Amino acid sequence: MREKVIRAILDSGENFISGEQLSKELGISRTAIWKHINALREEGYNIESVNKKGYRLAEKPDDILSSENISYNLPTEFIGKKIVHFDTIGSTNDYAKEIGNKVRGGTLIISEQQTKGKGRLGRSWKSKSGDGIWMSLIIKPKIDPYKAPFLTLVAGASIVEALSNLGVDVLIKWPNDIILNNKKICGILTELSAEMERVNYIVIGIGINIKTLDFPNEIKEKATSLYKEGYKISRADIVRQFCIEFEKLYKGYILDDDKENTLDICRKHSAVIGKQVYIVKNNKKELVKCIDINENGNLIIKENNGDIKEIMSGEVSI
Ligand code: BT5
Repeated sequence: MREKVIRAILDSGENFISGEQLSKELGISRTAIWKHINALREEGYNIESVNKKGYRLAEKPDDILSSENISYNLPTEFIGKKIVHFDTIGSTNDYAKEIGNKVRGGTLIISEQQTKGKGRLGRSWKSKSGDGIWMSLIIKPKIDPYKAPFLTLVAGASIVEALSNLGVDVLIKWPNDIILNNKKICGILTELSAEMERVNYIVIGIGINIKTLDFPNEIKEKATSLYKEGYKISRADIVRQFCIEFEKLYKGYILDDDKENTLDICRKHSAVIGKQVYIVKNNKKELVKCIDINENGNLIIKENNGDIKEIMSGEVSI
């Protein structure tokens, strides 16, 4: 019912909708309508009420990451059409894995706060309340499991495109970091549930720092947020743009085996191609030159002795 009330108000746009009309359309009492309106106001919706006219949204509720705000008129086929929104949760990736087998592909889990946000290899991801976009996308492609890691690049390229549509130019530090002004603004954690030859589901976890101004000491030097870099952009707009861009690249990859569009974006916006970087693996650190990202999404590097190698996973530090 809460969803129906907010949809009716969104549908009436700049016009007022009276309590009487709402109560008739939705089949509930005017007191019940009034209770819903108050609850929505507490969630952050700025609903104006004028005597004899009724209710309308005083401003676009663009910073609430609820299903109504993001999925409403979202021009995608399935990505982001179902959203589960929490105030707080351990990790959206862990929750996505709990429900992965039961929900439709394209379902997005979003939380205002994570108490156990995760990075790769057991690292932690700082996810304070309201500071960022902490979300996990569940997808169910019919592909062999070995094709799954490329989806991290598809997600990275989609974030680059989404932010670029909103006026922010970012770079990708292969394979899973998004960089703004030389600092990490976003990390991606892809997890897979599969059998030998079949993917059950894939969870793509994305953390984007939006409003954080003070980072904890251990990441102060290397992390940043959109606000910190002077960009005030609505979180809901970013999520919507991400859904649109991801669906395009994802469909291309899954249905037409098109990797080029994703690779093009990853190469053009690479923070590492053409640079000297350290490759860190198994506690060893080696200075190499990054040459390219190949058609499989792997990094091509040149070692000091001139050998050319393909790197499939690992850490790159600039
Ligand atoms: C990542 O791992 O960058 C993947 C982060 C994925 C987070 C999302 S949030 C929604 C979903 N639910 C989850 O539980 N996770 C996903 P990695 O490359 O391993 O980087 C982790 C490292 O980044 C940490 O060890 C810190 O050094 C640093 N870090 C932690 N929190 C950060 C933050 N908020 N911003 C920038 N850097 C951070």
